[in-house]
Formats: sequence, C-alpha cells, structure tokens
Amino acid sequence: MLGNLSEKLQNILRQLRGKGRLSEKDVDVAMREIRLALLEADVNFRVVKDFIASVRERSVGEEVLKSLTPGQQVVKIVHQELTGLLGEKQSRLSLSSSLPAIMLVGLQGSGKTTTAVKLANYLRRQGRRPLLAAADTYRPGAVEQLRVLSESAGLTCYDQPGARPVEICTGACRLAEREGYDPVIFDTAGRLHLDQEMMAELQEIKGSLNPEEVLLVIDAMTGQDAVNTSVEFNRQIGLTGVILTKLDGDARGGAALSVRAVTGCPLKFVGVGEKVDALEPFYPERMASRILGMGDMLTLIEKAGAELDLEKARQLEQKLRRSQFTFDDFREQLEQLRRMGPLQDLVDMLPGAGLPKGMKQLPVDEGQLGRVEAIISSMTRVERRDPSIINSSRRRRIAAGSGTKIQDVNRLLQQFSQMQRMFKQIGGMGKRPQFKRLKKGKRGKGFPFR
Ligand SMILES: Nc1nc2c(ncn2[C@@H]2O[C@H](COP(=O)(O)OP(=O)(O)OP(=O)(O)O)[C@@H](O)[C@H]2O)c(=O)[nH]1
Ligand SMILES: [Mg+2]
Repeated sequence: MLGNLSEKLQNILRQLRGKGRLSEKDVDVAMREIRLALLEADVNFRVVKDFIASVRERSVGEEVLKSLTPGQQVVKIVHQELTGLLGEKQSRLSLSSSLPAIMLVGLQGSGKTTTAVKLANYLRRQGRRPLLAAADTYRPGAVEQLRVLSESAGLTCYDQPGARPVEICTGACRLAEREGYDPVIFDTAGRLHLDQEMMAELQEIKGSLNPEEVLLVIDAMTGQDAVNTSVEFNRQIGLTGVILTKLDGDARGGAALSVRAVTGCPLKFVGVGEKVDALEPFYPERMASRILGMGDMLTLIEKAGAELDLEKARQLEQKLRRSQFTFDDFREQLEQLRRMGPLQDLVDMLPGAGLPKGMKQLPVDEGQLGRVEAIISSMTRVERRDPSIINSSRRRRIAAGSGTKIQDVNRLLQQFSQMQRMFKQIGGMGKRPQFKRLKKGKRGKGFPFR
C-alpha cells in the first residue's frame, strides 16, 4: 500500500538526513522532489502546493538549518505536516445516541456492502450487537449479497421484500429497538455516477432516520475521482466521515492523502482486503510514519496483541525502544508471526527509513522461518543475548548444529543487526546513534555492521 510513494519519499529524506549541513537550496531541491513524488502519487495539486509551502516555511528557519541535525529536523517536519494532512488525530465513530445508526453511502462497487459487514464485525468485537439493514433495492442480488456475507460472519441482516429503502431502514431500527441491536448499519444502493435520484433517496433516509454517522465509502483505486465524489456527496448529503477501501491494491495513494484536506471530512477506516476482518481504524500519525518508513510499531504490536497478551506487547515495545532486542525476543516474535498470518503484511509495517535496500529481505517464507529458528536454537543463551560475540568459530558451530550453511548464519546475523539498528533509530529518533559498542573494533571479522 502506497509503496511507490513511500519508497520515493524515503529516498529523498534519507539523502537529507545524511547531510551534516543543510542550505536553503538543499531544502528547495528536496521540496521539489517531494512535490513531484506527491503529484505522481495522484495527490490533489492544491493539497500538494499547500503541503510543500508549509514544510518549506518551517524548514528554512534558522533554528532548523543551524541545528546539529538539520536533516532529522526536516524529516520531523515532513512527518508532522503529513500527519496533519491526514487529519492529525484518530477520528472515532460517534455512536452515543440511544439507537445509533450508521449509514453507508457511495458509488457503485466502491465497497459499501463489504464494508458494512466488516464494520459490523469490527463493532461486534468491541462488544456491540450490530444489525445490518439491506437498503439496496436497486441492484438485483444486492440484498442476497448482504445476507450471505452477514450470515457467513454470524451477523444478523434485516430486509423487507418489496419495501422502499427508507422503509427498510425504518423497519431495521424498529427491530433493533425491540431486540436490543445496536448500532444499525444501512447498506444503501450505489450508482455508476452521481445522480439526483440516488441523492434524493439518500437524503430521504438521512432526513427521516437521522443516523449519527453518515460515512462515504470510496475506492482508493479511483484516485482523484474518489476525492471529487466526496466533495459532491458531502455537499448534498452531509458526511461525518469517509472510509477508503481497497488500499491493499496498487492504488497510488493520492485519495488517501487528499480526501481530508479537500473535503474536511475525516477518514475513519480503511479497507485492506476482501475478508471480513480486513478493516482498520485510520490513525493519521501511524499512516504518516508508515509512508515515511518510520515503521508502524503500534499497529504491528496491536496486531500481535490479538495473539499475545498486551503486557507482553508493551514489554516488547519498551525493549525495542530501549534497543535491548535480543535473539530470544526475535525467536518469540517469529513464533508470533507464524500465528498472525500473512507475513508480508507485517513486514510492510516494519520501518525501513534510512536503511539499506536489503532490509526488506527479512525471512518471510515459511521454509526459511524454520531454518532461522533452527539457527537461533543452536546458539547459546549468551550468544542469543549478545550476538556481537559470535565470531567465525562460533558461526561454524552454529551452522553445524542447525544443519545449515555458514552463509545462512551470516545472513541471519546481518539481518538481525539491521533490525537492531532500525529499532535503535526508532528508539533514539532525534538523538545520536547509539550503536557504538557494536561498531567498535568489530569491523572486518566480527559482527557484520556497515
Ligand atoms: N481488495 C479489496 N477488495 C475490496 C475491498 N472492499 C471491497 N472490496 C471488493 O470490491 C467489490 C465491490 O464491493 P461491494 O461491497 O459489493 O461494493 P458496493 O459498494 O456495495 O457495490 P454496489 O452495491 O454495487 O454499489 C467486491 O468484490 C469486494 O470484495 C477492500 O478493502 N479490498
Ligand atoms: Mg452493495
């Protein structure tokens, strides 16, 4: 997701960060490159213009250019501005009325029906008891689609053959009141283009049921069109937020980055797959970190949290931040990873800023994982805690013990040291690099540290 843009921005920022001194000209060069990268990612041109202007203005001040770490400061400014662009703080659903309802609207195929079920599933996990209302009487098969999806997720779906959409929503709310469902989620009909008939229908539902949330579902793949759609929907219906779907595809990301700035409506969730659990709350700060390769420790840790207990997750985060990550932790993580499913998803969340390209070659295929575990198991406890002592004779012993080649051991050690380094970067962001001990006297023979 947003891979291309992310890679470009990271490259630009890596160059800036590598410079001991920055001139106004350096900043201008970087701003031009960032501008281009954003435009190529299909970010709205006015949004790009404002963004670049504020980053530049903050970056060329004396206190930045004359500071000890001007590159880092600029990276920080870009991060802050990007977070601001994405909406600053997480925007939660508001579901506080006595019978809250969420109305989903959007063009045809944007993902309303799928999202309705995902959202219901998400809310159920939060302890609620959602009811889905099949208010798309327009497309043949739409009601059936919602029913099948709901049932396969163990959720309840309300429909009323022959009734009008507004009557179906009303009926669903009555049922909810009677049987204690909360909230009710209206899945409405989409059209190929914005048309007045659809708007009138939506206005009628909104007017008579007054849902607390009116969320526009837009398809990230349609880029700026999606953003323009949002403006129109917001004008005619009044939105409380936006859900951006299909961010797992190869969308260039422009919609994600522009929609908040252009419409003023917060992004509340993003859809990242077809399955019922592929919906994530949208966190501006985390998204900015992810785009800039500062990693998304929190999401990663939260995801792991479903599998391991929270206390452990917190301890791990502490360790990462204090740079005490050892092979024991690594092994534990690998076991967690296995249980967490698609590894590539997780690897994408790992931070990669300022790292050599090879970084992404973490052990992601399952066969390799087994080998990695064997290697770690062949290390002694002391070696696992402090890999810097693993010299060449220890490497030979470990390779023999694990039935692998010495090159495998070398590769793992190298990957591990890169990982450690990146955790240090996160932990020590803004501070001086803290990996002196590993650097000292180890070049050539010891720990493979570039
Ligand atoms: N990869 C991916 N596919 C998605 C996502 N959300 C929805 N889809 C797919 O997009 C297609 C359309 O989704 P629907 O939920 O039927 O869209 P809709 O807006 O209800 O469509 P209409 O009812 O025809 O207006 C389906 O094949 C979904 O599986 C997502 O986040 N990622
Ligand atoms: Mg639908």
